[in-house]
Amino acid sequence: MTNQPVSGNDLARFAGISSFMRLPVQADAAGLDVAFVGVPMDHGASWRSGTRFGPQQLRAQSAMIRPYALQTGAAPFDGLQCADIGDVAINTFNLADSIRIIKESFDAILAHGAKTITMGGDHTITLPILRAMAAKHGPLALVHVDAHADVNEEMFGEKETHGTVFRRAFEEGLLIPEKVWQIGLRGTGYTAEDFDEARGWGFNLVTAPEIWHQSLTPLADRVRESIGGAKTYVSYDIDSLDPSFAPGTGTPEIGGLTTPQAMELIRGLRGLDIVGCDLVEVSPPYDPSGNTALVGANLMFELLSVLPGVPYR
Ligand SMILES: [Mn+2]
Repeated sequence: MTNQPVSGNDLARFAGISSFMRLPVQADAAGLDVAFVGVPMDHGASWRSGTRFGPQQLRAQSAMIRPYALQTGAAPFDGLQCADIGDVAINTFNLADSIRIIKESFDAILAHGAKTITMGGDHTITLPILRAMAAKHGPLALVHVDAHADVNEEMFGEKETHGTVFRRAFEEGLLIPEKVWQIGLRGTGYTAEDFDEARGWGFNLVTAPEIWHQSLTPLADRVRESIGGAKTYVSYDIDSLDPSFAPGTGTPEIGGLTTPQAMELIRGLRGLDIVGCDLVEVSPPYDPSGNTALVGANLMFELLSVLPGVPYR
């Protein structure tokens, strides 16, 4: 019998130890197919901070999610052994050291053979995670949903920040460039050519206006076809959504995705060989209603539901 979330009929949803979806908590990833793990940090962020509280709030807002997806039929906990393994012990006084700690922590998780669904934290965390993933699996396909491409050369001279992640990942050979999809890009830029360079590397860029007012199922079909059987990482920045759905984030941009579009996109990734996912940039201090974390927690469930090995009823 695999781990099951505690039912709301056995213990009130507002009671008990706060874990993702009220799953069992364990100290490491031993025996798991999927480890939910938090990386509570915000010192890689350039504008509003607060994502250090993201994992806590994502766990709190996940308490109402039930184990079966009635519309898609996904029954993730019937096929995958899942648990919450707590938070990475980052060094909140040192970004570079935190990046090192995250890489080593993920090396240890992956050594157990578990996949990870990570709760950020600012987007900087994805760089050390990709380093660990690529060390295990080789270069990866990437589905990166975000308002921003996060491909700056540097910020204040710093090479490793939440705005430079995917340039570093490209330079370090962690990605298969022609199997990288950046979806939801928008907003103002520093130059008129901000997106051109990454296209030159082979990245596939889909701006938000290109997909306004439409189903994202056809786009997901294109992404699946392009990636094929390659090992795939999914990095979901909550600021890909319109601020009307997800205001509690560090760098909001208007004109973003809707929650149904986000669900269509993630559901359409079913069939890819996904080895890990993250949900980053939820900033509870800017999320007084909890709605941003509620959206984020539900998108984590959608990500879990498209992992290989999930039975559909
Ligand atoms: Mn981002």
